[in-house]
Amino acid sequence: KSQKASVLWFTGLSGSGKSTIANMVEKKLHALGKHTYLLDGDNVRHGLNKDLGFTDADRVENIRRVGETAKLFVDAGLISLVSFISPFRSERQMARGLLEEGEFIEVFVDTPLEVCEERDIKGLYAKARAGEIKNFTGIDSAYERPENAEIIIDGATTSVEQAADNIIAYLKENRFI
Ligand code: GGZ
Repeated sequence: KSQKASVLWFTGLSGSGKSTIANMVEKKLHALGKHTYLLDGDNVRHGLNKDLGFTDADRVENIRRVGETAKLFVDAGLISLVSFISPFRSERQMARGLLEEGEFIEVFVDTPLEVCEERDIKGLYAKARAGEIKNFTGIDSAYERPENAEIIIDGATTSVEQAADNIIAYLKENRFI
């Protein structure tokens, strides 16, 4: 099985579709016989990072630990997929800096706030607007848009299938798979 270890680092707002796309990419990589690991809120925020919330300082620490963990998976030879809002440029940059040149592939799932809020799959935006959730990204906590993402997905107009295919094509073109 030939693959070059790397990190696909998904960033975007809550409800942007990043985890859905990351899951589809992982499925396609498995179908190609590649070894992967997906880190997201479901398997990290309930375990390793269960001591952390959503203040700026806690998000910084969340992403620092996730970056270090992704590095371990790269050392193990896996293609790791990382799906967190990761709202701050400085921490995304820090995570990039832990890896060798080219190993860090930033995937910006660029879905406008209006669209995420309209979808409101988990009802969290409504709660944030009502003041029931504080420090909600896009409402009363910042999201710093990536300026140099390797891959940009227009989350409002691109299907999950098409987005995943674009990412697989990138990996092939750049000889990761
Ligand atoms: C943003 C929050 C918040 C606040 C709970 N702000 O749509 P979701 O539910 O599944 O994704 C969101 C997830 C964000 O966690 P991350 O670890 O990705 O964030 S960060 O990278 O900024 O550390 C949302 C839920 O947690 N959630 N409260 N205040 N999202």
